[in-house]
Amino acid sequence: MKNINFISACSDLGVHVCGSEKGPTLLTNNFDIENYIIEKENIKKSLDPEDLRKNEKYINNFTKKVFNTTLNILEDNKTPLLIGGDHSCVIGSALASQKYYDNIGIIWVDAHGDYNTFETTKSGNIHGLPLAAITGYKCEELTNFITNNYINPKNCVVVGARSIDPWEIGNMIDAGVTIFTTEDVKNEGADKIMKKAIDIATNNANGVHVSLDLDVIDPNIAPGVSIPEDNGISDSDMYLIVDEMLKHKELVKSIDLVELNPSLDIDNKTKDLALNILNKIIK
Ligand SMILES: [Mn+2]
Repeated sequence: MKNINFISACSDLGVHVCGSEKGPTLLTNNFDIENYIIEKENIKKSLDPEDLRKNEKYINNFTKKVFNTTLNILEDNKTPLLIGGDHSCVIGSALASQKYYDNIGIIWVDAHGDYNTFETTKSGNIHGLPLAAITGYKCEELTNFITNNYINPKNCVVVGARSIDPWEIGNMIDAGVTIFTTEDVKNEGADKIMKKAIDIATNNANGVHVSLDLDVIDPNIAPGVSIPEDNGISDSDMYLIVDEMLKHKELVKSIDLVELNPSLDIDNKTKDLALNILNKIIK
């Protein structure tokens, strides 16, 4: 894709595991591409298991910065590629793209649904809520700065899910989100599932935001993520998903690649995989 600008979203405030704030620059350092670095505030991160709104205020401050940076990139006729950081970092990038293009869909490639709300979350980790926030489902506290400009959940597709909480799945069904599981990807083929996802996400829409969470991949192949889930998709399936996305690049308006946690990586396996993905995208 031409005219990519990076956003290094250096925050791990959405998860009780530390380290993913170091992922972005580890990746972006390898490229000669315009890179906007956004750091989390220098605060003591809440790790309290009883705290069900962990770091909410600081995540909201971070989201606003990501939103403004992403919007500036779009207004400059460039394509934003946000590199996280935990998945809460992308609330601002997806909603900036929605604001700029008016009506886009979203494809969320992830082991998790990320569709909890403050009512249903058990961990209080806000990286389990961003997709609900982006699609305007009961997380207004996370999007107070941008009312009434959410992505339609009917144009929202999750690809590769295998760990969705019981209450969370109720939220997703209620909202009308489409879910393709890890089993669907393995049985039907990653390229075919991604093609279906693009059709649903762009139905009556002006394009799509694609959010890639590295934890969709099996942790034996990509161990460097904060919340690994066994029995994931293969690296070749992940590349098929990216290739299918790139076949429809005229529809792809903005991209995220998130959740690399260098402190948990083994032999740079996850980092190298992420670099392969980025090299495909920037070609
Ligand atoms: Mn995620």
